Amino acid sequence: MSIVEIQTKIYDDQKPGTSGLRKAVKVFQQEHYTENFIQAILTTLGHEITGATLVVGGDGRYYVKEAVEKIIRIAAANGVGKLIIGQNGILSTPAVSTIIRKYKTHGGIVLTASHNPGGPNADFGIKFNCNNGGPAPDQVTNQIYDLTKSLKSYKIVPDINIDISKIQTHKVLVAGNPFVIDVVDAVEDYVALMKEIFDFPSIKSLLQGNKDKPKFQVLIDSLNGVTGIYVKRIFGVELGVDDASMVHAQPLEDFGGLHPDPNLTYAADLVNSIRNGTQDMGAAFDGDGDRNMIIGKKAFFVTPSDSIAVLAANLDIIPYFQKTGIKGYARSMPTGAAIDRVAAKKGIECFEVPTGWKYFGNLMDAGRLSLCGEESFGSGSDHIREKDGIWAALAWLNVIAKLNKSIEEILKDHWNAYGRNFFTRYDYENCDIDGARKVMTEIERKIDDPSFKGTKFECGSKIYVVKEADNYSYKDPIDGSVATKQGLRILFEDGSRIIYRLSGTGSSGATIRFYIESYESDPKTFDKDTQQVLQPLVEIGLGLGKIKEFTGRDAPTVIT
Ligand code: VG1
Ligand code: CO
Repeated sequence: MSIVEIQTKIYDDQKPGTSGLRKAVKVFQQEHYTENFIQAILTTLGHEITGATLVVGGDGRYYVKEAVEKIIRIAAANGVGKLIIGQNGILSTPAVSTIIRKYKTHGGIVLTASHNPGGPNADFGIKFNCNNGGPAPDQVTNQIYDLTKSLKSYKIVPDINIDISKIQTHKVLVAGNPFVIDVVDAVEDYVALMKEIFDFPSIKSLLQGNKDKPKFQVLIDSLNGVTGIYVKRIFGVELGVDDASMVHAQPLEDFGGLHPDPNLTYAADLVNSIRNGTQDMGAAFDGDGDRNMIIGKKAFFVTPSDSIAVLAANLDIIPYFQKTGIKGYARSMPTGAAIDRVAAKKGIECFEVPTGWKYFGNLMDAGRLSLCGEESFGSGSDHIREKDGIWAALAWLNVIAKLNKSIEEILKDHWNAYGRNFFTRYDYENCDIDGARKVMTEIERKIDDPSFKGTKFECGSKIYVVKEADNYSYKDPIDGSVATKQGLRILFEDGSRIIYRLSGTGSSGATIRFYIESYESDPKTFDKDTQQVLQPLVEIGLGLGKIKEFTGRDAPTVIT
């Protein structure tokens, strides 16, 4: 088969955000748009591309199949030796990371817009992961972006046609060189890894119960995202969970109209079923399977920041960490600092990094990080280089099986041991871009004023004194690279924090994220409602950013 070079036109909007390039499907459908970005990714690999192996898969959303077809043809034309592709073009984000690492490939291309809705009128995305299995770091994504601005042409082998619905190995000769396409079972390697990490027999006996102990009942909602096929194999086949307990388990191109974001707003069905039901635990995952939400009986909500802290405190229960030891913990900057307290008590190193999983990768590769997470329903470990939704649910079940307690009891024990970090996040989704910029400029102007430090805010009976305020920047301790402007932070003397960021994953308008955290050590406060405890800080933060005034919004779209 022969290679054709196509003259292209430049699109200047292909700058990857927090996690790859995410836009409306219609944007990707423009002539040459997707091809340009794929070519730029491949060109970034330089000489290494010749004969290289890459993994390709996505969350099953609309346009994944078309994009896979384009990747096959462009990869072949650029000298790639082999593509490992999930059946039907489907692989969860954690599965891509697993396969890259297991087969030591040069990297992978993940086709997802994660938690954004799917379908012809919704979103699509493309992300490049490096040979460590993790999202490309800023240097690489900047290089990709630069290339998209100067690209003149891309190379393609237009005649390759392969049925990716069939598991098969297919070889073709491209300009005399072999090019192999391996269509693989999307679940196998991932399941094998999970079975190495966790104590499946004890999770199974927890879920099955016995004559002395009732079944621990779960309800798992895949929100019609990619995890359906993984959930059915792992929870259904391996752990014996019945079909009725695994809902929305069919990956659909438009997620059945659902918004596959596992939070209290978009996974409200699950929350209501658990609130009214008898289940002991509910879990939901996002479109590409890297996020998780965990709730206990009667919909007892576990904030993601607490979730990683509880796992950190109990990590030595999990067989994988018994083998590897606990090398360190980390969280993203806006994430509640509950895990820091666990680290301090156990004498384990703890890192704070900017938002986005790519910042954890270097620490893991250097052997300094075992467990980390983000407040945005992301948790994971150094078993791969992505956050991992199903891993998190299994980790919780492994801990529950060993502690023999309910989720609520485990959280309450945790607070009694470490105190409670109250945390909430307000999202103002899809705001007018100008309005959102005004909010950020307003806050930055105020915190830049040297007299801001020491400012006292009084709210009801509470007084908060500003200790420090800045635009967060981070220097990677491993390679020394610096990431600037990662969020506006106001840190108060009592340890409370207010943080503001603009989202880097949206596809239209601007999304303001407003994070509030406060620590309480008095057990009398532990049962209080988060919103009530944080109310004074919320008021202060809304006022400082004039959020209502500039966005015209009375209330956020989502409160976590
Ligand atoms: C959001 C989250 C961030 C997460 C990112 C990717 O980014 O806040 O914590 O890493 O999504 O998650 P932003 O820039 O919109 O705040 V996913 O599940 O899209 O890969
Ligand atoms: Co995701």
